[in-house]
Amino acid sequence: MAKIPSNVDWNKVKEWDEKYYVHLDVTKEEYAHVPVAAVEGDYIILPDGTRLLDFFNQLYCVNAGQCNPKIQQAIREATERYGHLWEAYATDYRSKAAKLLIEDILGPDDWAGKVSFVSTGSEAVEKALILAKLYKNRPNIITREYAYHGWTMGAAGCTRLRGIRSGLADPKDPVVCRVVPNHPGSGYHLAPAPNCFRCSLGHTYPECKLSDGKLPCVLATEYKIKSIGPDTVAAMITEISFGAATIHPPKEYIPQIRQMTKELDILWICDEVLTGFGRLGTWFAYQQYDVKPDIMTMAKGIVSSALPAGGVVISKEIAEFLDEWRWWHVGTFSAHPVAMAAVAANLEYMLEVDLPKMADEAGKYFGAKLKELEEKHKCVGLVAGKGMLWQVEIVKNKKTKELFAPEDRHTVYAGDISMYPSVFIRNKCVEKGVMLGGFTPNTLRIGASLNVTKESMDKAIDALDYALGCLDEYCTE
Ligand code: 6DF
Repeated sequence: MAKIPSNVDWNKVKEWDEKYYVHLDVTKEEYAHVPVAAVEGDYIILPDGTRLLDFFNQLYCVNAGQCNPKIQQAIREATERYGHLWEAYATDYRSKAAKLLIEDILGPDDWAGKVSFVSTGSEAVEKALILAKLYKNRPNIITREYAYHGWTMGAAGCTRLRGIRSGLADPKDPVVCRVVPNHPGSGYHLAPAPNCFRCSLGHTYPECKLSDGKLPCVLATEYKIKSIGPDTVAAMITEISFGAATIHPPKEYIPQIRQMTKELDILWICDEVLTGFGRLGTWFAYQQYDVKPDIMTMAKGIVSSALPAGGVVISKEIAEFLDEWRWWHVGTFSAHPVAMAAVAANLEYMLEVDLPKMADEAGKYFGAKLKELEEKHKCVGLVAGKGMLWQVEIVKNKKTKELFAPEDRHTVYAGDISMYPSVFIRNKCVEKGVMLGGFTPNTLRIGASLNVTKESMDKAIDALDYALGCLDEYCTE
């Protein structure tokens, strides 16, 4: 049972937080201080002992559950010996983490060559972009509308979810926002997202498929690359399921994109920062299809967020290429010994309990419950997902798919956003002790730890049922 320290002056915590820390997503006037005294499993615990059930799983990143005993013990032991070493030095923890990943977990798929560790997902994407451009010696990258790949300059070039690009939003004027000057940088090109519920090409799936079965969004991507010149394109980067933007693609999309990248001789960077390590019920989301990446990025679930860690896996071909060069790159904290101990323990735990299988089983239970809510509530237009990553599209009218917030995924989060359905649902669920919501106005992005209990899933479903019932009152149909 998590212990709440008795020697913390929570009034001081509030005073110093409000005076000295930079807060995100809100103005100073809008800021609401939320102190958390401890975490445990799927719960966060407030200083007064209130326990909130976290169906954001923080940012869909605590796969093994908060304070997983095996991971915590490994961290304690590692701090007896380490300190810090930068990645010029090998440690037993780093070697074990690399071996578990490349041999035990990815070995059967027979594509992975080597891994390079970093501290965050954005760094993993930066490193993947650098390696892709060096390997192909080409400047351009293909990304998609609504993608989220991180906030650092290169990753930000790939991030096209307009509202979460480190911009400044005016709380009073709904259209005023200040984008970071020269974000995104040059060399990034946009392809359509496979968002069948609200297709940006105006199609309806599956009738949209062309005579050869190709999806128009794939054809549009292919033509975009051919217009740029495939010989100038290093790679296309994808999230198999869009994490922040909350889109699960049709089953044909990823195989067709992979086929296209091979035909056009460009690399495929599969960004598994959010979908990796069991989130969708398989070790990695690409394994839901008969495809293999050239480069794969990781973070979040690689360590269940017990400490900062991420990484990039490169194919055998790229690893052999890199072996012939002196790659002059460095990251001070990359492969930090204690973080590597946490990664190795996390991977061992996941292997021992078959955590991806647990996520798959939990997803079957949770998905069925969500489908019941889709039938019951006027405001639910779509439920999609797998494992412990679910999408709920909220509509004002189920027949017309009318939106409560027309700006939808194009929002810059300026002006009054208090009545966004995702905000409304979040506020209603908290009344029932459950944290649940989304990162786009009309969509819920739901996920818990992959070892979540049925009791917790039932509690979350009950809270969501209550919140959706309150929102039904505002539907037009
Ligand atoms: N790639 C993907 N997701 C990601 C992220 C990164 C890279 C953010 C934090 C998110 C997810 C869901 C809702 C809202 O943050 P980071 O630098 O460790 O990783 C960047 C596919 O989803 C981060 C935000």
